Amino acid sequence: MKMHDFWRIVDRVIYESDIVLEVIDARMPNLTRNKKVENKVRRKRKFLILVMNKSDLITRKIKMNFLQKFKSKKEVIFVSCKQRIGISALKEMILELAKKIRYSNDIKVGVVGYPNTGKSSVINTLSGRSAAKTSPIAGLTRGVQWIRGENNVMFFDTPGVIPLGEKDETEQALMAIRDPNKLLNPDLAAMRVIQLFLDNNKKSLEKFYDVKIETNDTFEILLEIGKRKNFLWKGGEVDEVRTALTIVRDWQRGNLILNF
Ligand SMILES: Nc1nc2c(ncn2[C@@H]2O[C@H](COP(=O)(O)OP(=O)(O)OP(=O)(O)O)[C@@H](O)[C@H]2O)c(=O)[nH]1
Ligand SMILES: [Mg+2]
Repeated sequence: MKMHDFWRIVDRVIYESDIVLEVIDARMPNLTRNKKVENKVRRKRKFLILVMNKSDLITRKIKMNFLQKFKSKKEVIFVSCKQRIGISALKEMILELAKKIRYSNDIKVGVVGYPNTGKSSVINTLSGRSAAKTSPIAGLTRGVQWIRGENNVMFFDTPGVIPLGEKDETEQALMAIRDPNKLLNPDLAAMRVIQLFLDNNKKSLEKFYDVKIETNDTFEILLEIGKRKNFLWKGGEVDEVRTALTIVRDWQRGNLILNF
């Protein structure tokens, strides 16, 4: 599918909905939020809720830090579709907004977000069915499909997938939408993962790989992890690529979590 088609569906979801949920990966809000889409929603005078998904993978402190920076706490919520955390609170939020929408009995809720953030999971969890289609094209060709939830809330079954646009391979690796084996520079991706832990929760990285981190140099840390794992060449040098691939894979699979 072309970039243009992705945007068409995002626009369609915004156009059709009263309330738009932007699904964000709570581990990397900077990378998985799209301000352009948020502005679009506001311009169309639709309500916007930032759904910080996968919050089972982050600590309370990271949540608090994010909320502190955020002015209007009314439009952001941390959830976990996997552990069903924050789901009823999100439903309440939707119903609160629904009260402000007088012109219609059915409240229409659409979901947008970058690939792999959990859009389908959010639709399925909120609607209580496993009806959300995985392919965005299917929804388009069949026309608009709505899933009926509780309390006159309808969910648009086709999520608006925000095109990757400017995301480079390192960012795509973090977002788990690029196979680590296909990375030109897996070491850069691994260093970005390590940086995330330095910024947020160094301890959980130390614990996971059983290393002591005494530097801010992400490459040094990568080597330390390789040494600990015994990923060495014959001469005793660390196999950087193998180490990097392991780190990226652990991150993508959700083994390596910011929580502990
Ligand atoms: N740990 C954790 N994983 C989650 C959560 N929600 C979704 N996932 C996982 O994230 C991956 C993507 O979930 P989907 O719901 O398919 O995401 P999507 O945004 O619809 O993805 P695309 O359709 O590919 O754009 C899956 O492997 C899910 O199991 C969550 O709350 N916590
Ligand atoms: Mg999906």
